[in-house]
Amino acid sequence: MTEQPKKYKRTLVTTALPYANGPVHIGHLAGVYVPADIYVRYLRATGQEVIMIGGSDEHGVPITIRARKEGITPQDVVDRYHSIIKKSFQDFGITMDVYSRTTSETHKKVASDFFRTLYDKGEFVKKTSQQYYDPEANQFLADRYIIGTCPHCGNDHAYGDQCEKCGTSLSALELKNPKSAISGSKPELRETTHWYLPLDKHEPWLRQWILEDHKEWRSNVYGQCKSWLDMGLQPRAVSRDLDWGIPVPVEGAEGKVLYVWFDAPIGYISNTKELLPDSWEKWWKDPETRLVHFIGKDNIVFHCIVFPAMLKAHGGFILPDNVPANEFMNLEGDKISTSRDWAIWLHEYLQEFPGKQDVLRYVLTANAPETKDNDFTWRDFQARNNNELVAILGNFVNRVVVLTHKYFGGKVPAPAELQPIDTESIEAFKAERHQVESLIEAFRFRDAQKEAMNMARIGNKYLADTEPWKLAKTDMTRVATILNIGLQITANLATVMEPFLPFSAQKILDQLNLNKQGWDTIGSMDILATGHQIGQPVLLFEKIDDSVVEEQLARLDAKRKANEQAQWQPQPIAETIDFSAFEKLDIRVGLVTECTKVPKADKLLQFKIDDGLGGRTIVSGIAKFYNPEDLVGKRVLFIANLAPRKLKGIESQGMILSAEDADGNLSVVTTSTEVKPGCQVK
Ligand code: B3M
Ligand code: ZN
Repeated sequence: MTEQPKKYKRTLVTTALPYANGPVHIGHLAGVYVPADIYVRYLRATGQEVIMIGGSDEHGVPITIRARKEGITPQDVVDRYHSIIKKSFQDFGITMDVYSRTTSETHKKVASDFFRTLYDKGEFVKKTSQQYYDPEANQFLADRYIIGTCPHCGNDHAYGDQCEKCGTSLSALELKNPKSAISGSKPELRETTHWYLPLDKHEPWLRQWILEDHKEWRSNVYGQCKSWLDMGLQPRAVSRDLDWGIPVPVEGAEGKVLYVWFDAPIGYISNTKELLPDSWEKWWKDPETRLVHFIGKDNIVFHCIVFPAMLKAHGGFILPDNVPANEFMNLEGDKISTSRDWAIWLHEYLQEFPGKQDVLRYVLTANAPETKDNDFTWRDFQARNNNELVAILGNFVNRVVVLTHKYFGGKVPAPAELQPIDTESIEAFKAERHQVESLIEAFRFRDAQKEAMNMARIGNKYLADTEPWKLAKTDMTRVATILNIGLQITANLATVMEPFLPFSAQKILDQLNLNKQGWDTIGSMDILATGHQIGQPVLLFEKIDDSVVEEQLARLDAKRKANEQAQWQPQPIAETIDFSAFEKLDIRVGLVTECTKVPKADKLLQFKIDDGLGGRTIVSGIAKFYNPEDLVGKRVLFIANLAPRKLKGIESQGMILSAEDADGNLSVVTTSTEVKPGCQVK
């Protein structure tokens, strides 16, 4: 059995608490919950003491905004999403020992007491500052909810914390023409007092603890911490002016609640306490407990710097031993986004692919964003299902089970003397075990799964090399040996695959009529006794057709188009002009009498226009949008007094007016009745 480093007796795994203001999608699963589940299932299989803590993060401003938009209470919002999220995790086999919520009574008390302890120990500093207040919504505004003009690039849709156009981080006070994103009103500056955690004071020990004592952390995690530390830590407010959250348990703090990022990580502690009311302390206070936080990269600073500082300031708690944060999973080349509905929602996936949880788990792990952002594509999903799960693992298990029924009535046959091909295959198979273990222990789940899959490959190749179906005519003793080995390997695969593909592992066990085995049995070739009756064959995986993938892609395409349309905004109105400036423009109605493509210019059309004054030629860049003949007979508007200019050698005497839509398509402007060519437009 593999062992953890000696100093640890047990492992406490926490998984980031998702905000209960929307369902969860593949990005959540890939970034946090599948890797954590693989890790925990593995530790359990090796017989180690481990618990996995989860729950919903139910406070924070976004939840209040959602409630306001829908005309319901924040509690309604979190009630709805807490159950959807909880069910999604259960459905995907994420084996949390507890999935609670930060609105639970236990949590309110634990978080409130935690704050009070820090307060009483003098671990906070109190500061008064000016902050924006929305007089219509009657609330102070978080930076994110102030929109205005970026002082750097002039983008008039910059947020109070960042301009997404030029990427500069901002403070709300720097924005020009600030507006509340909640009510649209002009915010006022008001004084407010808050408690701050003086991270600057904690910086020296954090530097030592992270930069010196935890050089083994993933380079993305270590690097992010280093850059925060190198910039110099600042005090962080741990309270907010808001009516949704845990009240600040201090006299004179009416109307103030704990900042959501203060209470959320304490949720790990509260949820442990809810799970184990009598023994939770050993999980959080005994130095022989190893604490591991599974999170996404946007949460690194809170888990590596802020929460450890809180724990240290409180005293008595252990600190995380590792924080294997992942980068992001994109979808078909674009960042997953809830607001643009650019995601694969877990509950929707299950409606469309019932019973295929393991396929998604497999694909997400195969592309796990462990070291850099990665991409989920439906083509890759199909390819990995068809070429790996079906063709390798499914095929191997199915052949072994079917052949055992065919030749031995479903009873495990007795092996005879082994030949070199047998021993070589078994040795190769056994050698993989150590790879899988060390990779899982190093949080390299993508490679670990690859090695586990290699074990199925070895089995598959063994059958292809020995061809028992051919030997059946001549040498049943040999067939018995090969199938015995094939069955033992199948039993092994149920154990090796279980952390990654728990549903399929169970299906393998059912087919073998076998109970779940411990990790220790991997490599053993006598798991199944001779004569043991196995179960009926069941397909583990089925092929996914092109049409299924194409349907998903078409749907995403439609979404992409709809998003582009929705995001389109009219250009700001140009500078004001005098009426006399307008009068200078001579706009006329012209009848198109001829229209042809300009040779060697794919954008240009050449028009003959009846202008009531003998006609003229105009060249216009709208060839991409029209068949020339469709425009003949149309009454168009053109600027008649524009100085002529040459395009591809043709003199254009004026300009035809077109409207441009969100996609840059041009549409010629026509009249609603058949007015005479040459009429003026006023
Ligand atoms: N709810 C942010 C997130 O879902 C936050 C995590 C809390 S973990 C204590 O990304
Ligand atoms: Zn900007």
